[in-house]
Amino acid sequence: MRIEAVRGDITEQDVDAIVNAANSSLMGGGGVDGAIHRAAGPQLLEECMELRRTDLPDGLPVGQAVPTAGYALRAPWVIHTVGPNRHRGETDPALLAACFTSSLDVADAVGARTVAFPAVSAGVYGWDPAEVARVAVDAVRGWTGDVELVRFVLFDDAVLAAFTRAL
Ligand code: AR6
Repeated sequence: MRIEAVRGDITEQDVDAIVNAANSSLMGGGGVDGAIHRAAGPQLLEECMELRRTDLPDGLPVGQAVPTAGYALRAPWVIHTVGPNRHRGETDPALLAACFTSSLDVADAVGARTVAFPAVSAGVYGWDPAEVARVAVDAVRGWTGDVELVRFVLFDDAVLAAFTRAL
């Protein structure tokens, strides 16, 4: 598997699946979640609402992942995961690692071969980007399956530098 880190906007990535740093409600929010919902269009929220009505009445647990279509995005799939929130005392790196491995499991299950990740939990959820980078890189390197490319897409130079160091 090839693993790379680039600076950019994840909504513009030409990959099979982009991962969303969502919250348990799946009802959208700020940061990368808001950007993905804006770029995908209103059908994304409709599919998320349907997921809440059916499979996920209590929301998506931290560390798990679920797929939807990408609608107006170039990526045919969006994989929603929920990172641990440091402001709520969620400081276990294993929970953060699970976001990356469960997203790759979902990518594999839908047949996605190229996957873009943001720095899950490194924004509103308060994790140090350097720790996110170490946990993410270790988790992806330790995962086995048919995904061929993982691209970390980082919004600013400091977070890109953290991922470049971790790689
Ligand atoms: N492309 C790539 N990265 C981005 C983009 C983008 N378009 N926009 C922001 N980032 P955050 P979290 C970076 O806060 O910490 C939301 O409200 C950002 O600079 O988006 O997991 C959800 O609904 C940071 O480095 O996610 C949840 O409530 C990284 O993405 C909560 O925030 C993650 O920042 C989740 O918080």
